[in-house]
This record gives sequence, structure tokens and C-alpha cells, in this order.
Amino acid sequence: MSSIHIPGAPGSERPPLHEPTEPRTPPPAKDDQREPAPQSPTGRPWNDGAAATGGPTARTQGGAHLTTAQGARLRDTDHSLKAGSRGPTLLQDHHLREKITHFDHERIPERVVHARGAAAHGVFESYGTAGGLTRARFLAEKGSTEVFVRFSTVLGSRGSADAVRDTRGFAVKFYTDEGTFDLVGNNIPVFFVQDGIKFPDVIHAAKPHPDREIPQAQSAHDTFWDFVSLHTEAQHHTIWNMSDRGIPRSYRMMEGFGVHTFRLVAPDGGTVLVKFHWKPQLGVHSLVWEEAQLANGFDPDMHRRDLADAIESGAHPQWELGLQVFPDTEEQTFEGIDLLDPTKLVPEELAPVQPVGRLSLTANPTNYFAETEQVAFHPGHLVPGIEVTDDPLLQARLFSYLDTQISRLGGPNFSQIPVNRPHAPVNDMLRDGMHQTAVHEGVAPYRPNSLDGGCPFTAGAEDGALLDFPQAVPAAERTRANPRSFEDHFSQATLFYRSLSAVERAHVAQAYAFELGKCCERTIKERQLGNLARIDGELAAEVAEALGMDAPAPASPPEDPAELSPALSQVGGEWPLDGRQVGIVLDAESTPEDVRVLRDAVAARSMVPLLIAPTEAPLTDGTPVQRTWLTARSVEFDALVFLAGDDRPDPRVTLLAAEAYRHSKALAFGPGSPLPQAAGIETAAPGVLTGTVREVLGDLFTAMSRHRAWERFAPRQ
Ligand code: HDE
Repeated sequence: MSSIHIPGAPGSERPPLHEPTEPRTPPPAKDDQREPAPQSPTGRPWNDGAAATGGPTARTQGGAHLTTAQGARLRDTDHSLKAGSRGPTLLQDHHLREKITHFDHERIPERVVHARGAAAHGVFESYGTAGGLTRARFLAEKGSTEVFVRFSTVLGSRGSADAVRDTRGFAVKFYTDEGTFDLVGNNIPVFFVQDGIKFPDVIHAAKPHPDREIPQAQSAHDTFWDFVSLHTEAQHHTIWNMSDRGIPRSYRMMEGFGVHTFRLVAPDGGTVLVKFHWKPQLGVHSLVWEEAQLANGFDPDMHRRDLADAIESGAHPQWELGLQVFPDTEEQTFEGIDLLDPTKLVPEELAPVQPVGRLSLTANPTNYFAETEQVAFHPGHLVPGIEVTDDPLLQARLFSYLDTQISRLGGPNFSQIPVNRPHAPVNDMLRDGMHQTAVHEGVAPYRPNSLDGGCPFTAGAEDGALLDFPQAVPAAERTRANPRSFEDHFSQATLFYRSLSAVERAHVAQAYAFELGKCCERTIKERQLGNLARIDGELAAEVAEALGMDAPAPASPPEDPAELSPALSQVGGEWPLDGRQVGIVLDAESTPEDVRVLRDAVAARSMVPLLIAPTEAPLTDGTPVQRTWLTARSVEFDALVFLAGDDRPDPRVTLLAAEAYRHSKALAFGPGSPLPQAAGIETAAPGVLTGTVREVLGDLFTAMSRHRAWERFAPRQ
């Protein structure tokens, strides 16, 4: 039996003694963690190469054989170990117990808000135009930075539907070489509350009622409208929710906003205040309400499917990052707008959005749980040259995000999860704790130290983050109060509403009528109508009429905005069609040549042609069919082309045509098709085309690039 070697025990060879205070040869500056497993921002599997590095963080799942968690090969995973084939089951079956125990713990708590999301890897290309404004290298210099982006709804549970009326999260993690920067924004530029202390209130009001836990993923219920009608600073955000912005067509077609004002610090120490904007290359487009409702039943995963399909097909979604730049004055206002009030936007007409770079989403996550579910964002993840401001909503967020990850991700070491690992070297002196996967080296995780050669060193003024910008704090009494400038809760709601086109305003009125129509308490409806009267008298009257209630007495009328902001409307313009879906409806009379020409033309525009036939049987030339008359519904298509020539159209085909017509989408029919008449479609209406495939193609794509034939929506009475 070999003896155990105890250092320092009698007879053992003692290592030379060091005085604890005597400095050792400084070890080279080192990463806090051993070599991380390779990241997969471009879709490379996390475990790729892990076996090669062999490090303790590498945990490959690549072996060809089924094993236990300890790597022992297994012969059977289909039968538990029993005393005879009819049991009982034996406790000694380690594989059974390990498999079931792990399964029992597969779920983690969902996010308290933004639980349902979809994400992608990508790259941010800086134009290098922001060098005069910030020393953040990923913005100041030309070059590319890897990113991970998660989109989400706010209210629904993880298993809820995508096309609900709600705000959307738009969170971007930039893995810069100066540390990770998170821009944790929304698709709406303002927020419900001005002070973070009100966040639990608005979320409790918006989430399902505590007694029956209904309704799921909706704001159309009493507690939501009770709160927002009483807490009038929510009115601006709420009118955005009631507009088409609340039901995006796709994550790829949403704007993103940092919401708060941030401070940029330039290399010379100069500062500006900024608001961040993401502008989608495909334009800002929405569903109509009936479409959204149908989609939630028919394809609850509509938005995550759309995002993943577009990326997989190579139609990489893109956004331009832009900055609205304001002088960093003592008042922190711009044109009378308080930049610290998160319920206010600054119209783009007053402060144009200056482009600084382009984001492209290029790869889908390899594993939903590992990446999309475990990613942890934080508005306090900042890099040198980007600082927060005193916006009281942002200040509370700085506390919340770290705190929530500790319970959601099971402890303080979530930044070691691959998707959360910075791409910059880390040496944080944070130690131990639940789920520690790093094997730390050295003996001195404290400063100052001499034992680890004084490492880690602190940054100098030029390369440090979290600058604690030396802004003077005005002498003031401690108080629980808002500044006077936060008191105006209505003028920007009016600005937003009146800047919309007539069709969009009609959608807003219909949305209020729907949501308040779902409330039971009359006093809540009356109170909210009173608030609408303070936004716009006609809007209030229209909603009241739809509810069968008296129009509220004219409230102190909101001041007519001096200037409207046309940038707030999403109607107008022609936009790229990448990733749009064209349904091609076939029957026995359709000719393969027409199908080929149409499919090729659609695919050539980076769109997706989907064949809809009576059954799934491939066409005679072998062309595959993706949908049947039974499995297709109009909501998944941006346009429909009917190559069906049957004299007596099937009711399911007629329904496809009628719905797409009602939703003002582009439609094309063969010459003399009986379908328009059967579906009640006016062939002379805008966006309705009749002719051979070759004749209609050009006009079809033009109609699609306008998103909808807006003129087809019924004019307001
Ligand atoms: Fe969040 N928010 N939030 N929020 N938020 C979270 O953090 C919170 C706010 C936003 O895809 C939580 O990791 C407070 C504004 C997005 O993982 C939590 C306040 C904006 C996401 C949290 C706000 C956002 C979150 C839940 C008021 C737009 C999803 C899970 C003071 C600028 C990020 C988590 C993802 C998530 C707290 C207000 C955007 C609880 C306390 C304003 C996009 O920490």
C-alpha cells in the first residue's frame, strides 16, 4: 500500500518557505476563468472543441454512446430494473433515479416579465462615426462586434402566444472587447411609469387576476385599465400599445428604443446625452387586430417561427443603430422636454436620428434553454464611454436585473453560463457560490495583495468603465416627489395620436373599444374615457360610442401640439420584401409552368413561396407542397396568389381569399377566376390583381412592398 504524502509531515520534503509578505514573482495577468468553451455567435455548437481544450469548463455531449452523467456507458434506457418483469422496481437502479431526478429539475423560474421570447446571434458593424461622441470603441471605431439579441412580449407566460397586444422587448448584448454592453430596450420609446418604485404596481395590474389567473397575456381586463386610468402617466405608453405598434407583423419589422437618456463620454472627456434607436431595414409593420387574434390560435409561435425561418433561409434581419444627440446641460432638457422623464420621447423632427452602425442577425441559437432562456441582460452592463443618467426608472432597473437573475438562474455565477460570458478577459475576484464552474487560480482574491503579484490591477482613467461621471448633485432636501416637469401626462399622447394616419387612428379607437369592452367595471371605463377626452375629444367620443356609453364631457382640452411628428406613423413608403411569405393556392386545374414561374420570382426576391394544395401530395413534376387547404390560414401569408381554376371554389379557398382581402393584403387571381365574386372581393380595389402570372408579378410585389393596400380599410364615418 503506497503511503500518503503530507506536506510538512515528519520525513516529508518541505517546500522552501516563503514569507507571506515577501512578494513572489508576479504571475502573468490571467483570466479569472480558465479558457471558456468556444462561444457560438455564428451558430457554432457550444461544445465545439471543448474536448480539445479538455478544460474543466468543457463538457462535451458529443460521444456516440448513451452514458450516465458520469460517462459510464449504458445498455438499456427503456426498462427500469425490476425484481422480475412484473416488478417491483428496485431502488438500486441508478440510471432510473438519475434520469428522473434530473428531469424533475429541468425547469427554472420563468422571467417575472418578458418570459416569452425568441433570440438570435449576430454581428454589429460600427460605421466609426461616433468617435467624436464616445470613447466606447465598438461605436467609435469601424469594426464588428458579436451580439446576442432577445425579443420578447412583456405580460405573457413562457408558453403564451406571440401575436398578443403588448409591448415587445428588444434586448441586445454586445460582446465588446472592453466588456459586455447590454442595450435592454423595448419597441415603444416611452414607459408606463416614471419611477421604478411603480413597476411592481403596473405589472401586478397587467398580469392575470390573482384569483383565477386569467386573462393570459392580455391588457384587456379590469385591473390593467383600473391602474392606467388612475395612474395617468401611463396614458402615453398605453396609447402606443393600443396603436398598431402593439401587434407587430414580425420581430424583424419593429423599431427598438433604449427609452432612457444615456450619457456618452468622448475621449476628450466631453459629454452628450443620447437616446438609442434601432431602425429596421424592412420598415415598421404590424398585423391588424383580427389577424393577430387568428394567429394566436392558429400559430401561437408566429413571431419566433418567422425570426428563425428568415435567419435560416439567409434573409438576415437588419437594423441600423442611431443616436438622438442632445447637449449635456445642467437642466437635462431638450426643447422643453425633460430628458430624464421616461414617459416622454423627443420627436425625430426636432433631433434627427444619426446612424452609427448596423446590426445583422445571422445565426439561430443552437439550444433554446442554454441561450435564449439563460441569457441575462442588465442595463448596468456598461463599457467605457457609455454612462447612465438619473432617470428614476433607469436607476431602479440598475438594481433589479442583477437581483432577478440570482433567483432565476439559481445563484450569483450566471455570468459563467456560456451565452453570458464576456468576450473580454475577466478577472473579477468574485469567488465560490452556487454553480461555480470556474477553477480559480492564485491565492489572493482581494486587493491590495502581494501574494498574487498585486494582480488584478485597476484600470487607468483612459480605459476604465463605470466612470462615476462627476456630475454635481444639486443641494436639495431628501424627498419622495417628482419634479414639476414630470407632471404633463397627456400632451405627448395627443402628439402621438394626431401624428398617425386616419387608418392608424381608427385602429387605435377600435383597440380601446375592444379592451374597455372586455372590462366589467363601468367606473373604470368611464374614468378611462375621461382620460381619452384629455388626449383627443373625437377619440373619446368614438370609443364611447362603440361602448354604447355617453361621450365624456370635454376635459381641459390638451394643447394642440405645435408640430406633429410624421415619423410616428408607420404608413407610407415602399420596403424590402425579404422573408415575406407568399401563398400560392393550387387545385387540379393549375399548370406546373405557372407554379414554377411564380416560385422562382418569389424566391428571387428573397421571399418564401408556400404551395397550398388540396393535399400534401407533391405536384406531378415532384414540386413539394407545404400547406393544404386544411392546414393553411390567411394570417401566415403576406400575399396570396390563386392559381386555382375550379369553377366552384372550395369554401376553405374562398375563406383564404376573403380574409386576406379584409386584412388589405395583396391578392392575385387568374383571368376569369370565379373566386373574387365568391369571396365578395372587388376586383377594382387597390392591391387586387387579375391576370396571368407574368402579367401580375410586378404589381404584386409593389403592392406587397407597401405592406398593405391601406386604402382598402373602410374610411372612418
Ligand atoms: Fe425590464 N425587467 N424592468 N424594462 N426588461 C426585466 O429582468 C424592470 C423596463 C426589459 O430578454 C427583468 O432578466 C424594472 C424598461 C426587457 O431577458 C427584470 C423596471 C424597459 C427585458 C426587469 C423595468 C425594460 C426586461 C425580468 C422599472 C425598456 C427582457 C427578467 C424600473 C427600456 C430581457 C430579467 C430579456 C426584463 C425589471 C422597466 C426592458 C425583473 C424593475 C423601461 C427587454 O429585472
